[in-house]
Order: sequence, then C-alpha cells, then structure tokens
Amino acid sequence: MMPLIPAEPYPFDFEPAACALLIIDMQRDFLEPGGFGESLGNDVNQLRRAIAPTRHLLEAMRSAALTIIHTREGHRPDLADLPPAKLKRGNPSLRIGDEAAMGRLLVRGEPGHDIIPELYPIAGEPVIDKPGKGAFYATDLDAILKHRGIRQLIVCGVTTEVCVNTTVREANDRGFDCLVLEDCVGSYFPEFQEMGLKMIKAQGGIFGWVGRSEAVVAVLRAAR
Ligand code: C5J
Repeated sequence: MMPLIPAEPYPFDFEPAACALLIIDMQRDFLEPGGFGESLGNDVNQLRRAIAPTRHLLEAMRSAALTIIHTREGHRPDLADLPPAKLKRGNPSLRIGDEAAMGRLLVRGEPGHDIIPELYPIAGEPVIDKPGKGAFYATDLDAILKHRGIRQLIVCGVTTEVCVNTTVREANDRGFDCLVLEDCVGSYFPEFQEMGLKMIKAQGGIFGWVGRSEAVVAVLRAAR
C-alpha cells in the first residue's frame, strides 16, 4: 500500500496506477528570454526556479513508470484557432504569431513553442497541444486520461494562476483529484503564486491539494 503524500489541506491518498504527472506549458516561450512571456513584460527568472525540482520529480516518475503527460499552449501557423479577443488583448507591441527571437510567438512548430530542453518529453509521453489556458479545452486530454484509467493528477508547470489554475479547475469538474506541487509551479508574480495556490487548497481543498515535490519523490523511493 502507498503511504499518503503530505499535503494541504490534508494528506493526498496516492494511487500510482491511477495517477498521472501533468506538466503544463514548460515551453521556451514562457521560460526563456525572447519569448511570449517576456514580450508581455515579464521576468522569466520568476518561472525558472520550478525547473530543477520538476526535473527531479520527472526522473522519479519515469523510474516508477507512471503516466507522464506534457502540454503546450499555442496556435496553428495560420492562427485559425486563435480567438481575435486573445490576439488583441492588452494591445501589446508584439502579438501572438509575430516574429521574435525564438520564431513566431506561441505558434506550433516554432522553436519558442517547444518544451524546454531540461524537461523534454521522451517516447511514450503524450504531448497535448492546447489553444487555450485550460488543458482540457479543445484537446483530447480527457480521452487519453480516461482510456488509461487515470483519476488523479500531480500537476506542475506554468503559470500558477493562469494555465495551472484553469486546468486544475477543469480537471476538478471532470472528477479528477489534483495535487499541485508548489515548488514545481511558477508565476511571474509572487503574490499570484501565493494566492493561486491558496485558492486551490482553501475550503477543504475546493479544487485540490497543494504539496511539495520532495514528498512525492520520497514516497516513490520508499515504494521501490
Ligand atoms: C499564460 C500559461 N500565462 N501557460 N499561459 O499565458 O499560463
């Protein structure tokens, strides 16, 4: 039997066979200079501190042969799936689809759209291309999880208050239990990092649990 994983608001009842690691949007466009995130005026270093613990966890999950799924936010090269509202929002100097240091911003197939080398997917790890903030919207993520008998998600990625929170809320409504790892998610805004996590675990875990990667790694090691 697997021990409980220490978490808030109470320990997470980990079922490895029914649990997937979901790594959200750890893309060069959000985490490296010259990408979409920086074009919006953000400091990418705020997100980069999530890389090392996520890599450590990813290696432990791979060793334990758990299901691992990656997502990428982005759009078709013809931008046919890009809502005009998303394109225009904020009136930025550079828009989605514009040419930048790592190719066209947030466009599939461009260098900036790809996952950072530190967390690059390996064969057998599905990559979900999503046009929105939530990983379930207009994707086959729900089908992939259901076909594999997954009922729990351990969630990492960026950004805490945008794509991580949106996905956790979508997952909650679809019946998944989500454990979000505070050291493996990142926000450009420290106050949003704090509040984004509080919103998940408040009210008895209204959207899920919040824990730390070392607790998950320790449980996986103890089970070997
Ligand atoms: C944003 C994301 N922040 N992956 N996307 O635009 O959170």
